[in-house]
Amino acid sequence: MAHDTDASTLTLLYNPGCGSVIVEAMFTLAGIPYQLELVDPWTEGPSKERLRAVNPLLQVPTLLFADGTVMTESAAMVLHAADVAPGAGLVPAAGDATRPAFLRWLTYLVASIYPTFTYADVPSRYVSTEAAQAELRASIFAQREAMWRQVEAAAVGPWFLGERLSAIDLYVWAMVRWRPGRPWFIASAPKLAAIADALDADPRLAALKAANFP
Ligand SMILES: N[C@@H](CCC(=O)N[C@@H](CS)C(=O)NCC(=O)O)C(=O)O
Repeated sequence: MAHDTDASTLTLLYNPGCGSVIVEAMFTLAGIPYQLELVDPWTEGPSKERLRAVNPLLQVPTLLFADGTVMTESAAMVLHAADVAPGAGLVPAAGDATRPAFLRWLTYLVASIYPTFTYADVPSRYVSTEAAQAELRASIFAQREAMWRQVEAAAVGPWFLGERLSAIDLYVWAMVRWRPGRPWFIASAPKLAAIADALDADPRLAALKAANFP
């Protein structure tokens, strides 16, 4: 990661192990400099208020541009990175045969799977009784596993889109660590588990891996 502070510097508000690592991996592989600012969405205090001021959803990743522009949503950051560094080849270009699948599954990951964490991680935000919270979690966990099975069925191999690494694989790399957890993926989604294994072995991501998945 870079720590320069020139006018073009991007500042990524992050928390280790969170979706911010997907954006960090994208920037790293694309050679885009950025600086990091640690925030904690779950603990009351100045860093939570700092995050709230720029992203009322209190979510990381949140990206700050030098001109004050705020970008939320990891998929927006991934697509922005591809605009800045198209040569990295992590987002299939318009006209590429894999572009429709890329767009579909990128959106599926952030619009269908990622929200299951929003709703199940802290169910007390949505329903008040312990019984309702347990039911909500169980139901979301089952739905999430069904969605991952659908992603697994769509994976071409060795990378999600086939022979070429894409940003989808960076999502898979991070998300196989989240519930239902890597042993579940190894047993039930082996193509996705293999993608995570392959990226774990990529030396370009070693520092990120150590910092986010100790
Ligand atoms: N749609 C967002 C989801 C981001 C998100 O949910 N991030 C989690 C961490 S991995 C978060 O900040 N959660 C805090 C909370 O829900 O309170 C994206 O793709 O960037």
